[in-house]
Amino acid sequence: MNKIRNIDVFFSAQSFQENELRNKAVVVIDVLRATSTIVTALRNGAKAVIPVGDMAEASKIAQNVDSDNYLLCGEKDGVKIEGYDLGNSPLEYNADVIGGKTLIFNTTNGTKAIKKSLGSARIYIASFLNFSSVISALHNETHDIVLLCAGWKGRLALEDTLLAGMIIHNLNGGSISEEAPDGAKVAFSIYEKYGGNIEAVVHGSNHAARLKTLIGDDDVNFCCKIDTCDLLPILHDGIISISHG
Ligand code: 3SL
Repeated sequence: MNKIRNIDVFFSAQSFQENELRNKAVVVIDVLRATSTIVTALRNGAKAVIPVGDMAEASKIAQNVDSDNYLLCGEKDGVKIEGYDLGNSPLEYNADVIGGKTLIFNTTNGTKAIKKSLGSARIYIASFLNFSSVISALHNETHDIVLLCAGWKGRLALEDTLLAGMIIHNLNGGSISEEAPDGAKVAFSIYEKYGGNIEAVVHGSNHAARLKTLIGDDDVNFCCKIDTCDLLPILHDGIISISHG
Protein backbone atom coordinates (compact mmCIF):
# COMPACT_ATOMS: atom_id res chain seq x y z
CA MET A 1 0.00 0.00 0.00
CA ASN A 2 1.44 3.41 -1.01
CA LYS A 3 1.81 6.01 1.70
CA ILE A 4 -0.74 8.80 1.17
CA ARG A 5 1.34 11.93 0.48
CA ASN A 6 0.67 15.49 1.49
CA ILE A 7 0.28 17.16 -1.91
CA ASP A 8 -1.25 20.48 -2.94
CA VAL A 9 -1.80 21.89 -6.43
CA PHE A 10 -1.53 25.53 -7.49
CA PHE A 11 -3.10 26.35 -10.85
CA SER A 12 -1.06 29.28 -12.11
CA ALA A 13 2.11 31.23 -11.38
CA GLN A 14 -0.08 34.10 -10.11
CA SER A 15 -2.25 32.07 -7.72
CA PHE A 16 0.02 31.94 -4.66
CA GLN A 17 2.61 33.85 -2.63
CA GLU A 18 6.26 32.76 -2.69
CA ASN A 19 6.25 32.09 1.07
CA GLU A 20 3.66 29.32 0.56
CA LEU A 21 6.43 27.28 -1.09
CA ARG A 22 8.94 27.55 1.72
CA ASN A 23 10.11 24.07 2.82
CA LYS A 24 8.13 22.43 0.02
CA ALA A 25 9.28 20.29 -2.88
CA VAL A 26 7.85 22.02 -5.94
CA VAL A 27 7.08 20.24 -9.19
CA VAL A 28 6.72 22.80 -11.98
CA ILE A 29 4.40 21.72 -14.80
CA ASP A 30 3.96 23.52 -18.12
CA VAL A 31 2.99 20.78 -20.55
CA LEU A 32 2.48 23.29 -23.42
CA ARG A 33 5.33 23.91 -23.69
CA ALA A 34 8.03 25.22 -21.37
CA THR A 35 8.69 22.19 -19.18
CA SER A 36 8.36 19.80 -22.14
CA THR A 37 10.95 21.90 -23.97
CA ILE A 38 13.33 21.95 -21.00
CA VAL A 39 13.14 18.16 -20.68
CA THR A 40 13.74 17.76 -24.42
CA ALA A 41 16.65 20.20 -24.48
CA LEU A 42 18.44 18.41 -21.65
CA ARG A 43 17.71 15.01 -23.20
CA ASN A 44 19.26 16.25 -26.45
CA GLY A 45 22.47 17.39 -24.78
CA ALA A 46 21.99 20.95 -23.57
CA LYS A 47 24.38 21.49 -20.68
CA ALA A 48 21.92 23.48 -18.55
CA VAL A 49 18.95 25.84 -18.68
CA ILE A 50 18.82 29.20 -16.91
CA PRO A 51 15.15 30.19 -16.44
CA VAL A 52 14.51 33.93 -16.41
CA GLY A 53 11.49 36.03 -15.47
CA ASP A 54 11.50 38.51 -18.34
CA MET A 55 13.32 39.92 -21.36
CA ALA A 56 15.40 42.36 -19.33
CA GLU A 57 16.82 39.57 -17.17
CA ALA A 58 17.50 37.44 -20.25
CA SER A 59 19.36 40.27 -22.01
CA LYS A 60 21.41 41.09 -18.93
CA ILE A 61 22.63 37.50 -18.63
CA ALA A 62 23.22 37.20 -22.39
CA GLN A 63 25.37 40.35 -22.42
CA ASN A 64 27.72 38.91 -19.79
CA VAL A 65 28.38 35.42 -21.19
CA ASP A 66 30.32 33.94 -24.09
CA SER A 67 27.85 33.72 -26.98
CA ASP A 68 29.60 30.58 -28.34
CA ASN A 69 28.43 28.61 -25.32
CA TYR A 70 25.05 30.18 -24.60
CA LEU A 71 21.81 30.45 -26.56
CA LEU A 72 19.01 32.91 -25.92
CA CYS A 73 15.71 31.03 -26.14
CA GLY A 74 12.03 31.52 -25.54
CA GLU A 75 8.76 33.07 -26.58
CA LYS A 76 6.22 35.74 -25.82
CA ASP A 77 2.58 34.73 -26.33
CA GLY A 78 3.78 31.60 -28.13
CA VAL A 79 5.95 33.40 -30.68
CA LYS A 80 9.77 33.35 -30.77
CA ILE A 81 11.17 36.62 -29.45
CA GLU A 82 12.91 38.74 -32.07
CA GLY A 83 16.69 38.39 -31.87
CA TYR A 84 16.55 35.13 -29.91
CA ASP A 85 18.34 32.02 -31.19
CA LEU A 86 15.40 29.67 -30.58
CA GLY A 87 11.72 29.85 -29.69
CA ASN A 88 9.85 27.46 -27.40
CA SER A 89 9.12 24.53 -29.71
CA PRO A 90 10.68 21.33 -28.34
CA LEU A 91 11.13 20.30 -31.97
CA GLU A 92 13.73 23.06 -32.44
CA TYR A 93 15.95 21.72 -29.67
CA ASN A 94 17.99 19.22 -31.66
CA ALA A 95 21.38 17.93 -30.54
CA ASP A 96 23.25 19.66 -33.37
CA VAL A 97 21.84 23.04 -32.31
CA ILE A 98 21.90 22.86 -28.52
CA GLY A 99 24.46 20.16 -27.68
CA GLY A 100 26.83 21.39 -24.94
CA LYS A 101 25.17 24.83 -24.75
CA THR A 102 23.62 26.57 -21.79
CA LEU A 103 20.21 27.97 -22.63
CA ILE A 104 18.92 31.27 -21.26
CA PHE A 105 15.20 30.52 -21.29
CA ASN A 106 12.41 33.07 -21.16
CA THR A 107 8.74 32.09 -21.53
CA THR A 108 5.34 33.63 -20.87
CA ASN A 109 4.29 31.45 -17.92
CA GLY A 110 6.63 28.48 -17.41
CA THR A 111 9.85 30.25 -16.52
CA LYS A 112 7.92 32.74 -14.36
CA ALA A 113 6.53 29.81 -12.37
CA ILE A 114 10.02 28.38 -11.96
CA LYS A 115 11.44 31.72 -10.84
CA LYS A 116 8.65 32.14 -8.30
CA SER A 117 9.63 28.76 -6.76
CA LEU A 118 13.22 29.74 -6.01
CA GLY A 119 12.67 29.93 -2.25
CA SER A 120 11.39 26.34 -2.00
CA ALA A 121 13.33 23.34 -0.70
CA ARG A 122 13.56 21.57 -4.06
CA ILE A 123 12.40 22.18 -7.63
CA TYR A 124 11.61 19.46 -10.16
CA ILE A 125 10.67 20.01 -13.80
CA ALA A 126 7.81 17.79 -14.97
CA SER A 127 6.07 16.97 -18.23
CA PHE A 128 4.26 13.96 -19.65
CA LEU A 129 7.57 13.16 -21.40
CA ASN A 130 9.41 12.42 -18.14
CA PHE A 131 6.44 11.34 -16.01
CA SER A 132 7.95 8.18 -14.47
CA SER A 133 11.23 9.90 -13.56
CA VAL A 134 9.26 12.52 -11.65
CA ILE A 135 7.21 9.85 -9.87
CA SER A 136 10.36 7.92 -8.80
CA ALA A 137 11.86 11.06 -7.26
CA LEU A 138 8.63 12.03 -5.51
CA HIS A 139 8.32 8.59 -3.91
CA ASN A 140 11.56 9.42 -2.05
CA GLU A 141 10.73 13.06 -1.36
CA THR A 142 10.62 13.97 2.33
CA HIS A 143 9.12 17.46 2.00
CA ASP A 144 5.47 18.20 1.43
CA ILE A 145 4.85 18.47 -2.31
CA VAL A 146 3.33 21.30 -4.33
CA LEU A 147 2.46 20.66 -7.95
CA LEU A 148 2.79 24.09 -9.53
CA CYS A 149 0.92 24.34 -12.82
CA ALA A 150 2.14 27.30 -14.87
CA GLY A 151 -1.29 27.86 -16.41
CA TRP A 152 -1.79 30.76 -18.80
CA LYS A 153 -1.56 34.35 -17.53
CA GLY A 154 -3.20 33.53 -14.21
CA ARG A 155 -5.74 31.06 -15.59
CA LEU A 156 -5.95 27.32 -15.16
CA ALA A 157 -4.62 25.19 -18.03
CA LEU A 158 -6.36 21.84 -18.48
CA GLU A 159 -3.26 20.01 -19.73
CA ASP A 160 -1.23 21.07 -16.67
CA THR A 161 -4.06 20.14 -14.31
CA LEU A 162 -4.38 16.75 -15.98
CA LEU A 163 -0.70 15.96 -15.43
CA ALA A 164 -0.94 17.16 -11.81
CA GLY A 165 -3.88 14.81 -11.28
CA MET A 166 -1.99 11.94 -12.92
CA ILE A 167 0.93 12.50 -10.53
CA ILE A 168 -1.36 12.50 -7.48
CA HIS A 169 -3.20 9.42 -8.72
CA ASN A 170 0.05 7.56 -9.21
CA LEU A 171 1.72 8.64 -5.96
CA ASN A 172 -1.35 7.89 -3.86
CA GLY A 173 -2.14 4.50 -5.39
CA GLY A 174 -5.32 5.70 -7.12
CA SER A 175 -7.02 7.30 -4.14
CA ILE A 176 -7.19 10.68 -2.43
CA SER A 177 -7.92 11.40 1.20
CA GLU A 178 -10.87 13.45 2.45
CA GLU A 179 -8.35 15.79 4.09
CA ALA A 180 -6.48 16.57 0.85
CA PRO A 181 -6.45 20.25 -0.15
CA ASP A 182 -9.11 21.40 -2.63
CA GLY A 183 -6.50 21.88 -5.38
CA ALA A 184 -5.37 18.28 -5.10
CA LYS A 185 -8.97 17.03 -5.16
CA VAL A 186 -9.74 19.07 -8.27
CA ALA A 187 -6.65 17.85 -10.17
CA PHE A 188 -7.28 14.26 -9.07
CA SER A 189 -10.91 14.46 -10.26
CA ILE A 190 -9.85 15.90 -13.62
CA TYR A 191 -7.50 12.96 -14.08
CA GLU A 192 -10.19 10.47 -13.05
CA LYS A 193 -12.54 11.96 -15.65
CA TYR A 194 -10.09 12.48 -18.52
CA GLY A 195 -7.05 10.30 -17.78
CA GLY A 196 -8.15 7.57 -20.19
CA ASN A 197 -7.85 9.94 -23.11
CA ILE A 198 -4.87 12.18 -22.48
CA GLU A 199 -3.93 13.01 -26.07
CA ALA A 200 -7.46 14.01 -27.04
CA VAL A 201 -7.90 16.11 -23.91
CA VAL A 202 -4.60 17.95 -24.40
CA HIS A 203 -5.50 18.57 -28.04
CA GLY A 204 -8.87 19.96 -26.93
CA SER A 205 -7.36 22.41 -24.43
CA ASN A 206 -7.47 26.20 -24.85
CA HIS A 207 -3.70 26.44 -25.15
CA ALA A 208 -3.53 23.71 -27.79
CA ALA A 209 -6.05 25.74 -29.79
CA ARG A 210 -3.87 28.87 -29.44
CA LEU A 211 -0.78 26.96 -30.55
CA LYS A 212 -2.55 25.32 -33.48
CA THR A 213 -3.47 28.74 -34.84
CA LEU A 214 0.16 29.84 -34.56
CA ILE A 215 2.12 26.74 -35.57
CA GLY A 216 -0.12 23.73 -36.20
CA ASP A 217 -0.35 20.43 -34.31
CA ASP A 218 3.20 19.09 -34.15
CA ASP A 219 4.24 20.48 -30.76
CA VAL A 220 0.99 19.41 -29.12
CA ASN A 221 1.42 15.88 -30.51
CA PHE A 222 4.98 15.80 -29.16
CA CYS A 223 4.16 17.15 -25.68
CA CYS A 224 1.38 14.71 -24.83
CA LYS A 225 3.49 11.55 -25.25
CA ILE A 226 4.16 9.79 -21.94
CA ASP A 227 7.60 8.62 -20.80
CA THR A 228 9.64 9.32 -23.90
CA CYS A 229 12.55 10.46 -21.66
CA ASP A 230 13.84 8.97 -18.44
CA LEU A 231 15.47 12.03 -16.97
CA LEU A 232 14.68 14.42 -14.20
CA PRO A 233 15.62 18.09 -14.48
CA ILE A 234 16.12 19.82 -11.14
CA LEU A 235 17.03 23.37 -10.27
CA HIS A 236 20.07 24.27 -8.16
CA ASP A 237 21.39 27.80 -7.64
CA GLY A 238 19.13 29.18 -10.37
CA ILE A 239 20.24 26.64 -13.01
CA ILE A 240 18.34 23.61 -14.28
CA SER A 241 20.27 20.46 -15.12
CA ILE A 242 19.75 16.70 -15.07
CA SER A 243 19.61 15.10 -11.63
CA HIS A 244 22.09 12.27 -11.25
CA GLY A 245 20.96 11.37 -7.74
O1 3SL B 1 3.80 30.04 -21.17
C1 3SL B 1 4.82 29.42 -21.41
O2 3SL B 1 5.76 29.35 -20.64
C2 3SL B 1 4.94 28.77 -22.77
O3 3SL B 1 5.21 27.44 -22.63
C3 3SL B 1 3.78 29.12 -23.63
S1 3SL B 1 3.90 28.62 -25.29
O4 3SL B 1 3.58 27.21 -25.40
O5 3SL B 1 5.23 28.87 -25.80
O6 3SL B 1 2.92 29.41 -26.02
